[in-house]
Amino acid sequence: MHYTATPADHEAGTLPREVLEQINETILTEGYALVSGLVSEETRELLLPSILEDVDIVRADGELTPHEQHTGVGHLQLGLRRYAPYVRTDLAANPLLESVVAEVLGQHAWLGFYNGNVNCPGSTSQPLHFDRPYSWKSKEQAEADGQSWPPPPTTLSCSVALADITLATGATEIYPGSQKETEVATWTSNRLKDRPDLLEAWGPPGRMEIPAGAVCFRDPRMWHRGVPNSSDRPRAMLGLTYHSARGNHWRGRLVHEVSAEDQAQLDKDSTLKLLDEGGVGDGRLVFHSSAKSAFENPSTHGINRNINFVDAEVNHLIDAHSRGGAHVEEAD
Ligand SMILES: O=C(O)CCC(=O)C(=O)O
Repeated sequence: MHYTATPADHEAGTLPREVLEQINETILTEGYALVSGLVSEETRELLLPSILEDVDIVRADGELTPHEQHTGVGHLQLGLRRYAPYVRTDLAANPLLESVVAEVLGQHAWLGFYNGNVNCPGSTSQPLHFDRPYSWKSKEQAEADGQSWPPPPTTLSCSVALADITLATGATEIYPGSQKETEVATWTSNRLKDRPDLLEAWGPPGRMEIPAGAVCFRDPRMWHRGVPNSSDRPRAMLGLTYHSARGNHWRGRLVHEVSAEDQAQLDKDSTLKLLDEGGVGDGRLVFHSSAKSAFENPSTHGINRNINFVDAEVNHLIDAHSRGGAHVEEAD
């Protein structure tokens, strides 16, 4: 499905109801849906050169990044600048984008990841994988919790194209519909290796081509992989990931067994989330306070932007996978 947002949609601050329902249905069946006309040319022209500059910084030492070592040469998880003027409302607090998130994940869904997937020229193929686990591990568990089987996504990935993402620039390979393969629900690995039967069942694969300014809304359980970029320019695809209000772990996972003490804290304060090491802590993303004005418009779709603004320097290039999504440099 490919819908193009109209001036009337922008005026209304939402996609039309019937379009939202169609997007939700398409994500449930196909695993992804495309909406054009969401991110302005002005924003794209500001962000693209900043990302190319950051790619040069990351590339300067000639070492492979940890993500490349883990997944494939040339595929960067690149932190995005989290300070003015690089944080833009039509990217980070876009009402039309948020209308889709609310439709798919429900009220109080929260932003959990804000990053760039950059595919550099000369890149290799990644192993085929999925990004998120099933939130319910069996039909019985899902049904006891009032969910269908296969269960719906509890995380939505929004992939934003700053320039046209094409076959030549390394559009992601995808297996539409594969998010419905319940066999993986209990897997401890997210990689599809040595299972030609599953690839045969859900193939042949397609490619996630995205026009400039469009957003591909994707169930992150759909199987996919980065593939070679045969052009001479890095392909910048921004990734905003939202989690349903049920996601109680800071990485957006749904943890079913929570101690009474932890639950009492989570109920009292929506900035808190369960941590990897146990217990609860601040689960918000860190942005510099200069970026506040980009979030001035309250979400009319009940989306929690989940941001902790700080005055200290925010270094977006240091481990976007850490809690807070960046590194705060204190003056001392
Ligand atoms: O950038 C892409 O095309 C896909 C990247 C990806 O799936 C990953 O890095 O895990």
